[in-house]
Formats: sequence, C-alpha cells, structure tokens
Amino acid sequence: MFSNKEMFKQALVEKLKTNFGKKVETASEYDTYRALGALVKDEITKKWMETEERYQKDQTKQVYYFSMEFLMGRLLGNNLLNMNLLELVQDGLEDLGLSLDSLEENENDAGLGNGGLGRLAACFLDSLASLNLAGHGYGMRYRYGMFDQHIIDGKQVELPDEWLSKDFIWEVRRPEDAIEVKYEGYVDFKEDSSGNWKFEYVDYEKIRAVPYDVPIVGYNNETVNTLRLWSAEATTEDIMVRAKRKNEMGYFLNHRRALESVSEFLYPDDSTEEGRRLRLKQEYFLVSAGVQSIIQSFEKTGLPWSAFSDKTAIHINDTHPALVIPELMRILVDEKGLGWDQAWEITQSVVSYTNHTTLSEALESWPVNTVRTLLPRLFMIIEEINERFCQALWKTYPGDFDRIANLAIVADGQVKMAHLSIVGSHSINGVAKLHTEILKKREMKSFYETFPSKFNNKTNGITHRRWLMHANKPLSNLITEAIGDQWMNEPDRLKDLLKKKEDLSFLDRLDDVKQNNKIALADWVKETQGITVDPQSIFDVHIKRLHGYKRQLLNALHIMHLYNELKADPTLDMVPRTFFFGAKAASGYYFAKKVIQLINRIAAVINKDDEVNDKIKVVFLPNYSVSTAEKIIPASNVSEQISTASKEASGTGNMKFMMNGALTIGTMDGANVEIHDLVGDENIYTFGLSSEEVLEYYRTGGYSSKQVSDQDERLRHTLEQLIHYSPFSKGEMDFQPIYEALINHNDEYFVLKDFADYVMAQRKVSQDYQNKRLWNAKSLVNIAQSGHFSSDRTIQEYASQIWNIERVQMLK
Ligand code: T68
Repeated sequence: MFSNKEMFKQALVEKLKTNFGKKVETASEYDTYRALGALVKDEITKKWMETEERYQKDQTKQVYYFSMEFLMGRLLGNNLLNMNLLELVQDGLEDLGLSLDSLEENENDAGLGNGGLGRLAACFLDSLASLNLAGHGYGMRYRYGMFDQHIIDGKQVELPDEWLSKDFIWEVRRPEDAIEVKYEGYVDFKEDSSGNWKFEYVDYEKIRAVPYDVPIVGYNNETVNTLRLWSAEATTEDIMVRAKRKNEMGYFLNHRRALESVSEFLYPDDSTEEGRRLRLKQEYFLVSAGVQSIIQSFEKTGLPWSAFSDKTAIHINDTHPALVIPELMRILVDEKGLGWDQAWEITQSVVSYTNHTTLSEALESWPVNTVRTLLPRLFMIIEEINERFCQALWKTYPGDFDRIANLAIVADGQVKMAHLSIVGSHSINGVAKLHTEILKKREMKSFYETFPSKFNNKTNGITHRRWLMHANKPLSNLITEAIGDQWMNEPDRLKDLLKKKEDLSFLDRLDDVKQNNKIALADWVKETQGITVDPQSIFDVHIKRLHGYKRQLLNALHIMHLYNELKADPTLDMVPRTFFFGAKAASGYYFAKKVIQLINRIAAVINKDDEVNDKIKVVFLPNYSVSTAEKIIPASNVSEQISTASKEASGTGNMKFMMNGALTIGTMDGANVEIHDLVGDENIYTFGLSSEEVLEYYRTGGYSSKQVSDQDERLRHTLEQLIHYSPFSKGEMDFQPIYEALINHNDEYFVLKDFADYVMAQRKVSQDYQNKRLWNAKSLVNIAQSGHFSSDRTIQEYASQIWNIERVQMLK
C-alpha cells in the first residue's frame, strides 16, 4: 500500500520499469496510464480477495444483477476516488510533471451498453459496493461495444468500437471457471438403468463461456464486488466434432468465427427489438453461463436446495435475461432432481424483474420456432410453465378466454418475454412513479389484477460519486466547504445547501464554478470540433439516444424558429444561447438518422451566418459517451428533458444535470415529475401535454397536426423550410421524410402540438437567466434536492424491499 505521495511516486517508477521497461521521462502516456492502473489494481485486488473470503465465510446472501448491458465508461478516476487515492495520486503525478486528467484520456470507455438501461446497471454496481451490499453484475464481454459515431457530410456514420484494441487493464480472465453453454440439437426421452424416465439433450452445439472478472470498488470502505463478463470461445475439439472433413483449415476458422460471434457485438438498439436469432443466442449465453456458475458456487456451501433462495437473489434488467427463469427450472429439475413444484417455488422467490419501457415495439417476443430450434429443452419448460399458468387462470377466471389469451406466455406463435418475467418472478418494478402507475393501470393492467402484490416502484438513481464528486470536483469542493462532507456518504444531506439560498456571496461562487466549467467545455469544443462558443451564452444541452419520443426534433424546430426571428429582425434582443446535442441513432432507424442530419444542417447554417451567430450557435458533439457526458454535464445551464409525456419511463440524464446545477426544461414525464415535486414549480420549466392527455389522444386517434401547423405561422414557415427552398433544405429533399412524419403521418410524438408551449417555456428560461441571482438560487435548489436521486437511495430500496439483503458489517 502506498500510504503517502513519496511511496506512490517510487512505486510508479518501479512499475514502469518492471512492467514496461520504461523510465518516467521516456514512457508514453499510455504506458504510464497502464503502470498507474496496475498499481491501483494491486491495491484493489487485496480487498477483492478479502471481500470474497468474507462472503464465503459468512455465507452472505448474494445478489446477481443480470444485464445484457453495462455502460461502465472509464474506471481509473472512479477507482482512485473510491479507493481514496485520488488526491495523493494527483499530487504525486504533478511532482513527476504528469497530469491525471490527461492520463485518464488513455483509457477507452467500456461502452458495453446503449443508453439509460446500461448506465443504470453501472451506477447500481457502484452503489452496491459503496453500501457494503453483496451484489454483483453478470454481463457480456462484447468484443465491440456501442458503435463509434462519426459525422461525415452532416450524416451519422457508424464504425466498430474497438475498445479492446487497448488493454482493458481492470479485467481478470478466469478460464478455470469456464462454463459450457449448449444450443440446438434435440431432446430424447429415455429410461435410465433404474427405470426412471429422463430427458436427454443430444446432438447439441457447445460454446465455452469464459468469465472475465472486473473489480467493483466501494467508496471508502472494504468492499470490492465483481462484474463478471462472459466471452464466447470455441475449443478446437468442439469445432472438430462437427467438421465433415476434419483436416480442413477453412472449415475450422469459419466455424470458430460462427461460434464466437455470440459475444462479438452489442446490439446497437435502443428500444426496438430486431428479433434476430443471434440476439436470442446472446441472451441465452449470458443466462446459462451465469445461472450455472451461481449454482456451482451455491453447491460449494453444502447447503440444501431449500436454502437457495435465502442465499441467492437474481435480478433481471428488463426482459433480456428472462430465460433465467426456465434455465433455473431446467437445472433444478433435470440436473438436480428437484420436483417441479419445489423448483418453481425456488425460482419465483429468487428472481425479480425491472421493466424499463412501455413502448410496445420494445417488448421482446420470440417466434416459437426460433426458441424451439435454438433451445429445445428450454422451450419445453416454457410451454410447461405456460400450461400450468393458464390452468391456474382458468380456475380463477373460468371461461374468460380473452383474459387468458391476453396473459398467456406462449400465444400467437410467439414467446412473450415480459409475460414470462412477470409469471416467473416475485417482484416487478417500474423505474419512476409515473411509469409504474402506467404499468399498473394500462400496459400490464391484467397482470396487476392477477398479481397486485408483485408490482412496485423503484425510482431510478445515479451515482453521485461519478456524476458529482468525480465529474465536477470544483462543485463538490464548494459544497463540502459550505455544508461539510457528510453528504458524500449520505447524499440526502445535500439539502443542507438550502440554507445558502439567500447567501449572495455563496451564489456568486456557485456561479464561478459553473462559469469555469463552461470555459473548460468551450476550450474542449474548440480543440476537438474547431467551433468557437461563447461561455457567457446559455449552455442548453440535449444529450441522449436519438429517438422520436425523445423529441430532439422539437428542439431543432425551435432553433430554426429562433433563426427565422433573428433573420427577420437582426437587432432582436435575444439572450445568447449555445445549443449542444449529442445523440446516437440505431443503425437501422432511418427517421432518427434524418434528425441527426437536420441538426447538423442547422448547425452548419447558423454557425457560419454572422448575422445570427453571436446570438445562437449549435454544436453537435459526435460519439456521445459516458466520458463525454462527464465533460458536458458540469458545464450545462439548461437540461432538455422534453419527451412526449408517458413515453420516457424515467430518464437518468435529467438527474445528472440537476445534481450539477442545471435547470430542467421538460415535460411532466418519467422522473421529471418527481424532480418537479422536489424543487417546486418555480425551479423547473415544465410545458406540454400531460401523460393523461397524450394517452387519451392515442385512445381516440390523435390530433390534427396539419391544423396546428396551419394555425401557427411560425410553425408553418419552419416546416416549409424543410421541403421548399431554404438555407436548411438547400433545395434538396433530404428532410422530406421529417415533414411527412409531422404532417402526413399525423405527428406520432406530438411535436407540433407541444411547440407553442415549448417556445413559451424557452422564453421564460431566457428571461430568468438574465437575473443571475435568481437563476443561481434556482440552480442551488436543484443541487440541494438532487440527493434523493442518488442510486444509493434506489439500491437501498431494492435491497430491503426486493432482495431482502442487509449491509455487511465490517471492521475497517
Ligand atoms: C431506458 N431504456 C429508458 N433501453 O428509456 C429510460 N432497450 O427512460 C430509463 O431511465 C432507463 O432505461 C433506465 O431505467 C433503455 O435504455 C435500452 O437501452 C434498450 C436496449 C436494448 C433493447 C431495448
């Protein structure tokens, strides 16, 4: 352990020499980063072993959080922070003429996720370890993560994310724990020597799942949990079993590629499911490897199966790992010889499920034929679960065919994963109050009526350690100066800041912090994009996946409208604003890509027009990721959370902005509703249709978007600029599809309907911003109330209300 700066410097010099054969003066930054990482990892590993030993000795109940996505971002800075080494290392590096910030830039983001769902999983791991809870992540070690986005000629171009081209220094490969996962083949029914009939799975294909373990360091405590990422490998022997001509190298290589493709790509898909067979194969790969390895470690305890649910909880992050349910049944019944009823009781009490969306296109279902051929034994078990469930329903609702057909797990030639997840688990939670209510009253109404006590809400959260303490050190320091440092362990204490609401000199210092962060962002934008932005302007930020319901288009149309206003009257008194966007579109999502193209076109037009570009600027930041979010959010004044009400299950970006003192302009959707309740009407800019209104419109067939645009000259003009000659269209038809969606296809996401109200809310933002003192006080209230959205609060709720686990007591 390096307990002081001098020891650290010496250790670093030594590491560079022994691992890389380099001296500090001549080592590249990448080498130094790796040497530093190796040093930190040595420290972590000691605690990691001890944590594992303690769990085993105490037979602590373990939680396994199964997720197809973990959007971890970079780990160096966070690990230093949580290990309490940040300052020591920073100082030591400075002595050596090095900067931690620039060393951190040498780490590739672990971008093994699409967006909110994957990042939530990462925040949860941080909170589990920081609260001394025995909870681990099980995920996929994709060779390529979320694609690299480039903007070429104003359009999105996707390139593979080769994140493993640099060593991922935190992982430990554990081939000794590899697991066999089996696919295809068929199931035989055979009598064994003692006369019992048994299923035998034959002629299957095998893939080896090799775990790579990543330590998850708790903040300032002794806990180091594990994120276990599974990678597909094919053994020569497995490949050759199926080779027809065994000496054929080509066959060998191709077949190996085919088998290993299971963990090759992250599906670049936010909220739409393509229903590809490979995706199902991936899902089963994670599930089977994960459940088998859990069973193996449980068996080492020597406890009976009746104790399994006291010692194990399995959580499924959306339905993607829902096959956990039939897989656990398969192992308990076929391999461990339990009766169906006992296995079912165990399975239900072990598994819990979080729903992240009500969008019907995102609800997973698989064609019966795909499941039957890929996973023959699992399919039999799913059918049996379905059969028994429908029979039970028949007893409660005799003759109610419609209800039973609606609830069935296998129906219309499809296996419905949400139905399987609800039936096979003891807890189903939504991710914000509004979302949970919509699940109960609408999307999952019949299930709620059948199993009312299974449903509950767990409003999402974010780790304040990464998103405030690490991403915004100056703000973190200022807060500590004002209220002490207890808030770091008890984020609710941020409320103590409220006493500073009228302290003008404190508000000035808050303003300085924001201003400096804005200057830093402006410098970074200049350096990376070559665009000059004015740090005095309002930094208005819209960063998230690109999706129709998230309505980046509403923001874009508003900017076009501002441009039109300025062109009509260049002397117009407008509070200068810089609009930042960051968004990736799923590769097959045509409309989303059009919106990206439009935003880039608007940026190109406005930024070079000297008549307007001192008042408005538009910056599209390519390749939005966790590490870019960490740079942008601390520098933001306005947080755009403008989804069509009822569509955004929760949102978590909204919480990150709030915690960093940005004010929200948003609809009453997802967790915005809870932000509004906490900060009060005067500290948030809400607008637009309510979720009830939206849902009512959907029920009754929508509204007339044509009529709305005809009646609003600003809108009519702006929309015409998409299809007629204008600086934006340049006389081409690039944006015709956007016009069509809004006018001819009746504006599915109510963009035009909410436009006027949005314009008004934005005006209010501009007015209020001019009164610095007022604005800073609002900003302070947001920070002060944001402790509620720490994922520590969320995870504590999961721990006590769903998983039934307690914090591990530890002597430090
Ligand atoms: C998000 N969902 C919700 N899905 O949209 C967001 N989907 O409101 C919520 O805050 C967040 O989950 C956390 O609860 C997603 O991010 C996906 O990424 C996804 C990925 C694959 C398939 C479907």
